[in-house]
Amino acid sequence: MGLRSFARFLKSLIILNKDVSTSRGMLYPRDSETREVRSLDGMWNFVPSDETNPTQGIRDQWYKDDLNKVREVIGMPVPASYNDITTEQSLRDHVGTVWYDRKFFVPRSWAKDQRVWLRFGSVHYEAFVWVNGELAVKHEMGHLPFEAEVTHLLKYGSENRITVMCDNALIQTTVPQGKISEVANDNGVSIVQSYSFDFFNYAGIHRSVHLYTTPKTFIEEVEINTDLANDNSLGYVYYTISVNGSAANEADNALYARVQLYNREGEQVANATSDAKLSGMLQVEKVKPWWPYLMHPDPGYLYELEIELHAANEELLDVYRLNVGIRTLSWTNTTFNINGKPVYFRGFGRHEDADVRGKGLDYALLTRDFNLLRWIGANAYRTSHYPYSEESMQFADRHGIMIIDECPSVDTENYNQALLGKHKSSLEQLIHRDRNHPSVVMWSIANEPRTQQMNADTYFQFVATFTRSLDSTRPITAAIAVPSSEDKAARYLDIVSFNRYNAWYSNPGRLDMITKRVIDEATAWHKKCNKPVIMSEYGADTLEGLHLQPSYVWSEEYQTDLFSRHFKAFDALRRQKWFIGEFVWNFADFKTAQTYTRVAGNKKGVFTRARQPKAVAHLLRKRYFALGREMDQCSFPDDLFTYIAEPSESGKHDSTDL
Ligand code: GCB
Repeated sequence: MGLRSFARFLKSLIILNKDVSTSRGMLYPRDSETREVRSLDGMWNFVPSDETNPTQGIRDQWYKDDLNKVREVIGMPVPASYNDITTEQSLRDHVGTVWYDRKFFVPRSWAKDQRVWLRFGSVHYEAFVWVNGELAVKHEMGHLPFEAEVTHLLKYGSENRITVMCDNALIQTTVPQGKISEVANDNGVSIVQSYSFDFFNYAGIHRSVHLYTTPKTFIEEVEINTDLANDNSLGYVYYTISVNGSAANEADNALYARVQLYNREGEQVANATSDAKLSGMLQVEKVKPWWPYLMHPDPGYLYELEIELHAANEELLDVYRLNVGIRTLSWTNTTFNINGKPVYFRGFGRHEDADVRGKGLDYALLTRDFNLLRWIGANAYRTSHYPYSEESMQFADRHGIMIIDECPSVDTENYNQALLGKHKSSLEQLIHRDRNHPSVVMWSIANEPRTQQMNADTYFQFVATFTRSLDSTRPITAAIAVPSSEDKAARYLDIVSFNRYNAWYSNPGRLDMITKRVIDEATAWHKKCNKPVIMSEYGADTLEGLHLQPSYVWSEEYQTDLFSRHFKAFDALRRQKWFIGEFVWNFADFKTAQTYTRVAGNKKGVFTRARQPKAVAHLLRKRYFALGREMDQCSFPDDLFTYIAEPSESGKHDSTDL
């Protein structure tokens, strides 16, 4: 790129920096005295488009009538990815648009004095939604919610139809990026989706669909910030409320909010009346701060904030409740602190992934996963490589699991203006959705971006500045795999995370080439950036049940030995103080695109895809609890150590040796 075109590139980035549309509303749907919520989850009708004619349904207006009148439909569960529900390869690998529809009733009572909203937890990747044949909303970006008011589109006291068109195509200006090509096959040509990221491009209506009502004038946004004082015995909850509705616009009708905070026992611990701008502060005596799991005997403490919106004449307009955790975050060039106490992350990279349902929300799986996280003594995970469900964020709040919240930018390359706009939009939507969760302690602005490339410097400067402008209370990171000597982006981060597969992708089988390399690479990052450093990925593919002694790649023994060599490096690094966390890749085995390097998917899980432990899980559990005890004096679970033999006086060997 010449100097002039570089200047042009820079100018266009500056212009685009102002160009990101801002999310509105989308509070998690909860019922209350003034709101009703109805789920549209269940069985929907489904039909894929022809891959060679993805826009036919739009041209032929399939949304104007029941889908079963235009094509033969099949049943499709919502929420779920559609890919693995049938036995057809053509649907598993389908590229382009698919259609869903279903009918539902809206009660007559909903016609009176209120508004009705239609909300999707996520549709991957792009969605068009019609209600009774009229376009209700369009949205681009997987893994993030969107909604629209549908009051005017509904038939009250009668049957309605909702139609969704979902497009899974990823190109160079989507987040994440992909490529679509036509390739010759035995019968002609086929459309092929390719992508460099290492997880299956599951698609469909991945999370719940809700209809909910609000009053005409209602609480549209709530923003919470918290603080602690006096040795953490006094808590502050700062709130800002935004209202949508005509009453808010009448000059003589100054609205106000009455705000009350309840503890876990349901006792009121603070209350306040807002100022005219609908903001204010609650002061909590003898506060119970939000602490991560194992950092305190009572982790994940949540209060309930009740917000009542009133008109000037005292009339109660709307009520909304949400959970609040009171905690502070701070960071330096060597530490990351929660409530003033340094944190060491013991975590995982994960995926939303399971047999049959793909990336579809599943409460049973979510509950099992959090039980496993607690069992193994982890205190954190990164939402690699996209935002996880809102329900999972609520679980993390309640269990005290710290979240590094990642936007859907993976393997970012070929930097261009359109991509930058969407990348920033993904962060805007993510931060808008997750800013009130105490569990969210860091934003990850990308995974393995190609930060050695031309323009990576300017691009990531813009992304980081934009992210900070939306939330300055949390640090920014990115998981980088480029060597520190070639990277151009880490200087814009607050915390440097790096991914590296020693003795796997580099020097496979060489367990003796791990410890020093990890120490050297982490040290190089700290020297270069003078920031805290995390190892955000390390691991080895491991086939459950494969045992080979001496350890050999793909065996359970190899995964165990490889982890142990990393632990040694981490302990040496911890002594240096600026090394603040270790994240295994991956929590569980997961599905990927088909390649000869993957056996039915990526097998780097500590747990199998069915969420059962591999041998290494027992080792990792002992380490994570040992770290918890060393740093935060947590107690050990009764079954952490298996009885082997009476310790002899000379060679005493018990849990205290860890
Ligand atoms: C990585 C990626 C992750 C892959 C992993 C692997 O560096 O961040 O998405 O799954 O390596 O196992 O290759």
